[in-house]
Amino acid sequence: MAKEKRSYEEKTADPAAQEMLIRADELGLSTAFHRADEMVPCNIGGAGMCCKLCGMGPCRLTKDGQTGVCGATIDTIQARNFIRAIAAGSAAHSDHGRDMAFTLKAVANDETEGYVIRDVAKLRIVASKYGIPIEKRSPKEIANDLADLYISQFGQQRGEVVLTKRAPKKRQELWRELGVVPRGIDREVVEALHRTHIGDDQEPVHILSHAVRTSLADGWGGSLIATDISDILFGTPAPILGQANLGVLKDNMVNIVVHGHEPTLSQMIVAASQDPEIIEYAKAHGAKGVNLSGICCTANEILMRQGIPAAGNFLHQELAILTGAVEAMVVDVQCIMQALVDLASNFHTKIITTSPKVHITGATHIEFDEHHALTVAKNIIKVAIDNYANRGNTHIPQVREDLVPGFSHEYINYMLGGTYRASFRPLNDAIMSGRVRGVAAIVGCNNPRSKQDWIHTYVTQELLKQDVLIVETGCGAIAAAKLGLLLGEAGLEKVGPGLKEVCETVGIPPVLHMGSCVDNTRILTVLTQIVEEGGLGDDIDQVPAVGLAPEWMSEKALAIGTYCVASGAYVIFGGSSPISGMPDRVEDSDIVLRYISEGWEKLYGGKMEFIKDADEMIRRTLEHIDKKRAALGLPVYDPDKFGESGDSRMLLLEELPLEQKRKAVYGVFVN
Ligand code: NFS
Repeated sequence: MAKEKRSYEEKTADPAAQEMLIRADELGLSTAFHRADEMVPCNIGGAGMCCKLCGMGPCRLTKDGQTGVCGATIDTIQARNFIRAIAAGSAAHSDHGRDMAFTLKAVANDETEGYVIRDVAKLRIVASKYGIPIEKRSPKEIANDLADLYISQFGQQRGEVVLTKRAPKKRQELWRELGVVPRGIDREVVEALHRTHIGDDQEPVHILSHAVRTSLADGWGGSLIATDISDILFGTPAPILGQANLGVLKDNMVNIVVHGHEPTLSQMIVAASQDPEIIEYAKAHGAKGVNLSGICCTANEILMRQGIPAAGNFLHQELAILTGAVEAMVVDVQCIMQALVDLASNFHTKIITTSPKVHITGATHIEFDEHHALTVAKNIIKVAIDNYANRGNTHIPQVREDLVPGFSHEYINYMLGGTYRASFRPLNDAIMSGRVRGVAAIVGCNNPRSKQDWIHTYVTQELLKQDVLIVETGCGAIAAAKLGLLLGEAGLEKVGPGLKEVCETVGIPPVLHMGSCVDNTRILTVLTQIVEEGGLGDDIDQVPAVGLAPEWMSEKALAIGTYCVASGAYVIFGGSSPISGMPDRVEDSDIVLRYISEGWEKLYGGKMEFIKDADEMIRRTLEHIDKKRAALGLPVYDPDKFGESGDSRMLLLEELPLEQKRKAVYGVFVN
């Protein structure tokens, strides 16, 4: 039975997306928004109650006390399904990190075309964290050693993944005590698969403990490797002006949309698109030039480094094709819908796959190879230019918004203190005084089962009013960008008075775009630096901070959520819970659900919860922040205490006569 169709406004909060969904209906074409309405989700599998790990099943456990053919209980099955998702998510992030490490190795040995080491300072800082000698050595020598060390972390069999040493000391000790320090990145993913094969690990809590270890191999392993090397090779992000939404596509230019995750190819396409030879080639084909834009995390990678516009987040991939103005959508890995090829067949758009790992039937495959990166990038662009003449009618929604992304933890450190005294002190002080009530990280995907961007932006705006500083990554960051929330100081009138003062003083927007999803590691680093700065406890679980993934859908999101919990954070997921179990099951008996919340909180100080309602998410976020403030002995948050200093005070003063102005500024003794 098909569900009742939702209106355009119920499907998405984004006016550009609404316009394109109307266009899809006019053309009789389907998108994920349509298919989500037509495909009723399986309530047994969706709740984690289906086991299909062997040929005796699939076993669907719908009644209390029921077991699978092998005797597996609902709790074991839920824990197994959950860890498998975490293993897949960790594998995806970490394999991305591996490719980056191989690229760094190749660059260090002069085996690539077009790449250079852009951030030598970061290379030296990162290398010295592991005792790699840096004095009197060339960047390539250091890079070679760092690449070797990072490559070895994937296949390491014993010991500890070296990147975990970058967590707060107390946290490392806790992980050791609980036996969850990852030994090697690949080893933990393989073991997660082994443990969940028929007839292996059957204790839900024991399985979940390895889920933690697997996720830590991602957050303090593969993902951190990806972020480090991307910065070293392509530059550590700093604020830059960009734009977001489908209105960045241009009618008179060859539009190439890069979509996926790894920056290696997209960065090279950025370089190639500016090559005079390519621009001439485009002009010879009747276009004004080549217009590059991004979707998903590839968009974030080139947006925060080069200011290349983002055409949108996850649910915009099909909408971009529906404009009829895209000559080529170039994809690599992750979050790429198979539906793209079929949809593109209604237009002239070419879907070009580039990764040896990802082929899509019907797509054009031009394989990327870092050793010939620039040549491959130019070839891809030429295929797009050749396709320009085939363009038919176009429909580009004139909706776009400016934004300022690029807040790496290095930049935040710098902007808080300045060149010579880079420090997190002002942020810690602002939290301690109550000017900033706490910090929320709002991250993760779009999901067509919820109204696109709505929960992201609603929660963001409501928390800003409550003086909560927001950091964002991934598709959540693009959602905020499309709504104009990443506009420097422009949105400050909607922000709480204390937070507003801090933003004005430091000169930051109240929502900081910190990058792609692998860059959630930047948030871990920020939290670690807050702890190391002092005054807010000696471990991450004491910091008044919460992580939210309001519209999650990918397995990577579950991996991120788990490593954040294991690092000490309270993590709230929106949408549906993959382990919700039977609807009428007494919550007390739901081992897995309770364990990832209460159980993990006892062990790690962080917990994971699935909450559908946006207002409830906000309530629990604030409750948690206030609980952590109280535990630290900080003053109770008081919204009326601040707001009289900073720009607002100066503006008020502007209206006073000179004498009174002097008095107010210099005190009562001056007249
Ligand atoms: Ni993250 Fe980035 Fe977006 Fe979700 Fe997909 S692009 S890695 S998984 S959909 S936020």
